[in-house]
Amino acid sequence: MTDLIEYGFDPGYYENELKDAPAGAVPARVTSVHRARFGVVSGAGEGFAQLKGSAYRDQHSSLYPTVGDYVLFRPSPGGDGQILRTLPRKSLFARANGFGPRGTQAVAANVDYAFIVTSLNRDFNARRLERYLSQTLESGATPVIVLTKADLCENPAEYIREAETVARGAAIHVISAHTGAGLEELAPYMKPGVTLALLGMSGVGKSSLLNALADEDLMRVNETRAVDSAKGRHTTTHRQLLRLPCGALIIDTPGMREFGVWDAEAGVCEAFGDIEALAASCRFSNCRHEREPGCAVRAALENGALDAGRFRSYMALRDQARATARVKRQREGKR
Ligand SMILES: Nc1nc2c(ncn2[C@@H]2O[C@H](COP(=O)(O)OP(=O)(O)OP(=O)(O)O)[C@@H](O)[C@H]2O)c(=O)[nH]1
Ligand SMILES: [Mg+2]
Ligand SMILES: [Zn+2]
Repeated sequence: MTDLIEYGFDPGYYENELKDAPAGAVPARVTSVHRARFGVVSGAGEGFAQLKGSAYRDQHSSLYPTVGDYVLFRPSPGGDGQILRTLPRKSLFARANGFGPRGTQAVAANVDYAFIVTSLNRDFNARRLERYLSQTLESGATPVIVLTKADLCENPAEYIREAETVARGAAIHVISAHTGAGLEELAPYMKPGVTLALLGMSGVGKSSLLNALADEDLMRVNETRAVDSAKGRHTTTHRQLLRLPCGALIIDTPGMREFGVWDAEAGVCEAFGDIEALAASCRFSNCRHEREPGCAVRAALENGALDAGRFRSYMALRDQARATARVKRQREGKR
């Protein structure tokens, strides 16, 4: 018997859903997503499930189960069980999926802490970090910045300083999965029933970190000749939720090449609170901070109070968010 509470389930939070559950249905958590099948864990242990078609046909695609979701599940002896319903999410991390019919892809649900993983080498990019942060703030999870491969880096302080300029209060930790340095700093997050997700570009060392935290090789790691394999090929191909020996749940994700921004306006505002605050004193309420007279943002740029790079990434994010919102509106208008 598996106790789903060990997989982060909070029966109190879902009291009403459980009360109204159809006969034979039990709560389960989605641990992996395959083409038409879902890996699940429930009181009956680990197994597979398929969607109850009639229950999902008319629903918005965002309710399709993703890794980390809690679902109502009907086990079936000796075969795939059935997922009857996705339970409400406490957080949802989604990323842009081009402008296809689905729009976004749900990456991970019910995440408490999102570890935004970046390596301390030439691939370090503060703007990218900023985008991950913005997306995480929007998801409802708490972002934690993890700078990896400390053993390869001679000047971590420089990177930390740069990360601090975009962190917006998120904790920053410097670790090495190879030497174990800094891992003790992550211990406070690694509590039984707490769900963590590893996010970041391919090759930054997410799976290596997972293995180091688990103290065993649960995930395959990219082994290339280069010592500093920032340009490694994708190694992790599936999102996967695992339970660590310490009792924390952890979702490993395949790194991507670029990180889409979808509907991030809310996240943008939070991550760029300082710029939004400045904008509040622009003469025109709809100021685009381009050439308008009485623009407080431009003034701050000119007197050096606002960093030009930070302003550029704010504008880039804002434009992207507006463009995607426009596409979405058009699509909704056509329905
Ligand atoms: N020197 C050093 N190398 C590391 C460290 N962590 C990871 N690496 C190396 O970096 C490469 C990529 O590591 P992975 O853990 O596979 O990276 P990943 O982020 O899981 O990549 P994807 O699964 O493709 O998203 C491997 O060659 C690791 O050995 C570290 O702390 N120090
Ligand atoms: Mg990996
Ligand atoms: Zn302005």
